[in-house]
Amino acid sequence: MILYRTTSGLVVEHEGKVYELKERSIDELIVRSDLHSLLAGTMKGVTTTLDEANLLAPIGSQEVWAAGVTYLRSRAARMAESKDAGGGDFYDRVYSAERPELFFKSLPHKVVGPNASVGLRSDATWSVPEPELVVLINPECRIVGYTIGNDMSSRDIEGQNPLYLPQAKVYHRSCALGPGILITERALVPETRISIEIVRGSAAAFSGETTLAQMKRRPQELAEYLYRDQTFPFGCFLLTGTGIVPPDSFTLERGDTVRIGIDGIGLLVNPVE
Ligand code: DO4
Ligand code: MG
Repeated sequence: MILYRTTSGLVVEHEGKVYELKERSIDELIVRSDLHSLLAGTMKGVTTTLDEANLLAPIGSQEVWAAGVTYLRSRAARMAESKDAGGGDFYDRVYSAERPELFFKSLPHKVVGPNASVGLRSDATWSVPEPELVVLINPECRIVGYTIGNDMSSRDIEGQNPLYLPQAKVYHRSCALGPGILITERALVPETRISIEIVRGSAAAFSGETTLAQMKRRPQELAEYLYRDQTFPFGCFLLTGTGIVPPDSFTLERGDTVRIGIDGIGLLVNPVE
């Protein structure tokens, strides 16, 4: 079942039908240890329709964090972009270290939802989307759902110096989530595909795909590191890293559209502004 946040409230979609929820916010749901059965129970209730134009980012008061260098492809890209700054070794070491790279990505009110624009930094010359599986973790550190994320990044800024990472990653409209949250008690299968298409004009300027089998770390392992000596009273969203990086010659342009799909979850579409 997929949970959506819309301009008129929360709804759940299951097997082609859409049901209204009486709970008003994701905060009310995420604190429930019986979340799955609570949502399953709504399926006896009032049905409605889902209008794509009314979708909002599926978030309440949750912080948004991100993991990095969790795929070999990301390790290679980071090492290449930072080699002149002597940063290559750091990325190699974090890929194989026990402790993962985790960084703060966004406050909830800055998250961009489906069909809203993602942004480019005005002082960046090399910008890319990062299509990522996102886990929704409850306050007890249990993964209760999955959504799609775009960890928009300024590769030239990060490449100049790894200490510039927050500037490369956290800026106006740099984080998109949605369209909905797959609520499930089961882990996603390794064959789950993540794909991206970047449309420029009427053609694809870049497309690529990977699967969760390529991810070096398990989402639960990332969640446990994130929750060490931290409290998240309303849970947390965690982007789990990118396994797809466009060629070095590619940079996003205003007017492009980013389309990210994950099997079983949906398609997150955002124009670039
Ligand atoms: O180390 C920098 C960030 C990498 C990242 O965001 C990713 O691998 O997805
Ligand atoms: Mg990333």
